[in-house]
Amino acid sequence: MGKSTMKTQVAIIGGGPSGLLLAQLLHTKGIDSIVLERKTKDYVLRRIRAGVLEQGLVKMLEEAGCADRLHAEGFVHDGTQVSYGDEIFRIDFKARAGASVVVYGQTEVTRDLYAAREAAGGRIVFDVEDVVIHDADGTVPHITYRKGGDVCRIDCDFVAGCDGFHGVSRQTIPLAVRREYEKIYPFGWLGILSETPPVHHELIYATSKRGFALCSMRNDHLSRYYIQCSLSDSPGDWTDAAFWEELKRRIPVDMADSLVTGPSIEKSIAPLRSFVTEPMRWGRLFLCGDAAHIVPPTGAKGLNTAASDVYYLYQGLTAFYRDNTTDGIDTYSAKALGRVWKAERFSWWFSSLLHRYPDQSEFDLKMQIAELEFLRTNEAAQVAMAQNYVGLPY
Ligand code: RFL
Ligand code: PHB
Repeated sequence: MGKSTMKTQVAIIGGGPSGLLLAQLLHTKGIDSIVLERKTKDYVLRRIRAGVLEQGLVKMLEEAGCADRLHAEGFVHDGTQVSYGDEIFRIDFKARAGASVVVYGQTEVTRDLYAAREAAGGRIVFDVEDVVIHDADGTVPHITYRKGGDVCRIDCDFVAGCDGFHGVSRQTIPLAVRREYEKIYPFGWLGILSETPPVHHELIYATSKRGFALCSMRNDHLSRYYIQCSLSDSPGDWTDAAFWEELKRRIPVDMADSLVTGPSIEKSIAPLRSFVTEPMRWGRLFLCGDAAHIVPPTGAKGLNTAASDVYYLYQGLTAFYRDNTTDGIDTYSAKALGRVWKAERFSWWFSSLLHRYPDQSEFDLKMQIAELEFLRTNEAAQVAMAQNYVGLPY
């Protein structure tokens, strides 16, 4: 069994989009980092997740030098469709909020970030086990982990906890300091990926008597569809035929008639959760992305909120190394949480509007319809929705 010690300025735990983006942005300012990832690169790149990028994230990917393929292959969406029963209307992001979003898969963002890290000679250690953060509340933190049979140590100035909801970083903050807020939704999303053309050139957020559905896409030949499902369902319970049948019953009839179906190439179920931990900083440890907060996917905010955390931390660390000021890192938690809670509110609101809840009364259903009618016909309501969907400023 060997032992090794490395040294860096910022130790980053987690090689998902938050950790990689932070590493690459810090590199542009000459700040050194090491990324520790529990899984293999192939495993990380097999996860199918987000599809909608706000302008803020696009700008950061540009700054990181990782936006060429996104600009070549991503699709700019100036609006989205919302349907209930056979009623369908459009929210025009350009007209209502003066901005657009880009449809480009998180898998591709992550692939581009790995390529950039590799080209820059960035250090990423895969397959790490038993990561422990030591002395985060002191002035000289260090990390230990195991890799194969070796015990390894990293000495660093700061630790970025980018290790997702199930990571170790958040758990390192003592319970006496940490406060957690959570809402579990009584349903999940069953998602499939299929090599078929999308049913519409824009996303359709659909609600119906049978529950929520979302028609999304990755490109002209690759579609991503979701339906609200029971938490007790497993993907194996759903044949492709049953999935398509159920999706068709939840979208307007003319969309259902033109839907092209085919075999699924991925099928998975995600539970829906709202979660925030406060504070997002403890001493020299900073939490970013899903390590600190989770949103239900309905508002497409998870990856985008991770990106705004990375932005605030990147600004703070850059100011620390360049100008020798701690102002940016001292205000990190408050700034990040300010934006996080607004994304939580939007995701919770949009989820509540579009899903069927097991204990919903007839009155509750009327409220949902009234709110959908208001959104369909009221410009101010559309402005609020569009501003949140394209992303609040940071
Ligand atoms: P990730 O992606 O979970 O990455 C964390 C990484 O840390 C590693 N890790 C560890 N590494 C070392 N040591 C440990 N002890 C470790 N523990 C964990 C993990 O292996 C992993 O590689 O978190 P990150 O980087 O903060 O990124 C967050 C996003 O992945 C997430 O918010 C989004 O995917 C959420 N999301 C969406 N976000 C959007 O902005 N727009 C969308 O359209 C959108 N759609 C979605 C989504 C999430 C979904 N699921 C599956 C929950 C759709 C779905 C279905
Ligand atoms: C996706 O394409 O995976 C996607 C798009 C929008 C959402 C959630 C997921 O709100």
